[in-house]
Formats: sequence, structure tokens, C-alpha cells
Amino acid sequence: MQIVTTHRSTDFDGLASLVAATLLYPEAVPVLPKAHNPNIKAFLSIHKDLFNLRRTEDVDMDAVERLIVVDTNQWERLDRMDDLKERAGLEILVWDHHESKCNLSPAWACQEPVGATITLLLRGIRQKGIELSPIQATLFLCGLYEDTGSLMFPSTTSEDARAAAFLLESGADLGILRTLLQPAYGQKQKEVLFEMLKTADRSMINNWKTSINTTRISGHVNNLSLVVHMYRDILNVDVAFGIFVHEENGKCIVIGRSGTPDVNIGSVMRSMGGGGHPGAGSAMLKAVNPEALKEWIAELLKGNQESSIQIFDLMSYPVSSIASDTPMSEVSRLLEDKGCTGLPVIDDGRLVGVISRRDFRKVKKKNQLKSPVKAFMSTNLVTITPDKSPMHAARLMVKHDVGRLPVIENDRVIGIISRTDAMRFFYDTLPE
Ligand SMILES: [Mn+2]
Repeated sequence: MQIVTTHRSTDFDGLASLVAATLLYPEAVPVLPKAHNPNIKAFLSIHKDLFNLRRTEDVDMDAVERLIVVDTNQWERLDRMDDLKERAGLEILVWDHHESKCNLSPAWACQEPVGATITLLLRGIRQKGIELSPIQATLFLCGLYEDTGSLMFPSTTSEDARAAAFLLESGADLGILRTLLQPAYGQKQKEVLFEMLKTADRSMINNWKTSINTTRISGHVNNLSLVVHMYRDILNVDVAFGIFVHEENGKCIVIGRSGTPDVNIGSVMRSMGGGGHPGAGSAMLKAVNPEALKEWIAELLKGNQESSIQIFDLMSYPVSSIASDTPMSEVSRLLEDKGCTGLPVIDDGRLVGVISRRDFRKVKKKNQLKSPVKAFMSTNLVTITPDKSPMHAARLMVKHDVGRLPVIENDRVIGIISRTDAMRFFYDTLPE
């Protein structure tokens, strides 16, 4: 007998991959974990009969010869499959997109870091020329959109987008999709969010605006990840963590959300025994001191040097600069020669202004070109320190509508970062 199963707290990608696997392995019986997410519950309440899903207790485990696991690669995340762990001759196949190290010892695995596991299964389905029904296509697209944030999460690959196109061609219904993916934000979630906002604070960790919030909850609250998502939005921070302490048993659920590519929530959560993706993840911890937990998260973030490129690595130096008594005609020639759009104005090593091509609009008469640059330069200085992130620089440039920021250390200009330098970082074309 063959069975296919997925992780507990099953989400749409898990369910979609489970159903897709039964198309690739028609002999396999789909086994759905007992615990699944509320929107899955809602989906199954209408569609259950279509998929012939079983529970672990309904399966004769002794007869299982092949186990197909989708959307996870960990024994711990399966529902009551421990009996199979030591089974001699059991063949295990894995389809998964998580980056964590697989502990299932599979005979065969398709493990690639695409946006959703369903994308990998669709590769197999298309190769075999299997046609999908509109209901299947809708379910699969739900999984794809949920795990990729409708193709917006940084983990999204071009293959995910092609898979979405294929599913739309197969009749996936976006109207139904919208209803299914509608997050369950109700009274309980609202209460938790309000509680969090009462004690919300922000701090800077490695130049990321961060908020780590501890809130006590009682009973079961669904969809805390949505609450943390909204919390991060409202506070407008780069990284947000919610530590939810169960009043009854002291268990802590940690949920993280990141809006900056610099912080990989998944790797932070894996250090805590949980899991997730670069943008989102969670971990469950047995009775621990929430204060200590908060410090632990802060430590992990400090150590998260994944891509902590700083302004220092991107800035240009040495800096061409001019003195404030340089005539405008000379400045114009310098800008032309150097092919740049602006220059810092420095007197005795100190930044006193910035002149850019734009400032030349203020020159109305030709003889004004004889005037010194200090008459036209802008003295409203926006600068940055070398330890800041490119994201920080980009924000300053947008906020103050400037194209370059002098980089200041100990009152001296040590470099300059331009919009082009920042762009180079975001588009990943850094020179080696
Ligand atoms: Mn997934």
C-alpha cells in the first residue's frame, strides 16, 4: 500500500500538494493530518467528498510500503507516522520546497527552494500531460498564492509564475480563490492585536526597525500569523515578532514577519526549533521565560548576517568635492567632466552643502555663473553613516527627494552613496 501525507497544521500548499501527488501516484491514498488551518477546514467543509481524504487512524499502517511526503521533510511535522520510522523496506519519496535539512532518508526526493511545493508537483503533472479540473486548478493556485503571497514573497521564482499561468489556463477561479484565501480576522484576533499595540515598542537591531512583542493569550486563537502581519504593517517596522504565551500551560508560540530581504525569518525560527520562509515563520516552545525568549530572538537577529551589506560596502570613495568659493562655471565643467549629477561641497574637511545639476535651474543670468557655489548649493543636508543599510539609504533618498547621500564618520565625509549605488544593491549586481 502507498500513502501520501503532508505536515500538521496543513495549509493550502500542503493540501494542494497532497491532492496533486494523488494525480502523479494514482495508487497512493491521501492521508490528511488531523490538525489543519481554519481556511482549509472551510474549504474541506464544501469540497471534502471530491478528494477521498483519510485520517491516519483510518489507515492500516502495517500495510504501508511506500510513503510519499509533500511540503515538509521532517518526521516531527507528520501526524502519527512515527511507527514508520524504523520500518525496514519502506520506500520514502519527498516533494518539498523548504530549505531545512531533510531527516526522512528518502529513496528519492525533489527538494528545491521554489515558492510553493505545488510548483514542483505541477512540473511532474505537466511532464505527464495530466489535465486538471477547474476545481483542482483552483485548489492548487490557492496553495501557490498562499505560500508566495500571490507571487510577491521574495521566495517566488519564475517557475512559480509559470505554474500560476498554467493553473489559470486550466480554469482556476480567482473569485473562489479570493474567498478561500480571505484571512479570518475576527473578534479574537482583533483583541490580541489591540493588546499587542498597547505595549508595542520599537528598537533598532542591526539597523532594522524591529518590534518584539510579548502577549498573553488564553484558549486557542487561530491565525495569529495574520495578527503579526498586521502588527508589522501598523508599526511600520522591518521585522516584527509576536511571542504569544498561553496562560493555561505557559507554552510560547513565536511568530515572525520580515519585510526586508536582509532578515531571514525562516533561519531565525529554525534556530529555535521551528521553521518557515525568508519572510515568515514560526516556532512553538514549551514553557520558557518569555523575557529570555525576547533576548534570544534579539541575539539571533544580531547574528543574522545573511546579507547585512552596509553603506560602507556600497559607497564611492574617495569623494570628489569642491570648496564653497568655487565659481558655478567651474562646477558645471566638473560635473560634465566627471559625468556625475552632483557633488558635495566641503570646506576644511567639513561638509557645508551639496550642489546638483538641479540647482543650476536657480541660475537665471549668465553672469551668475561667476558666483561661488555657496550661493546656489543646498545646505539642507541629508547624510548617512557608513553602518546603515542600503534600505535605509533608499528611504532617506525618497523621503528627502535627493539622489545622493554624503557618508559621514566623525564629522568627516568618507564617501558618497548615490541612487545608482543603492539600485545596484537591490538588483543584485554588486561588483565582486
Ligand atoms: Mn509550503
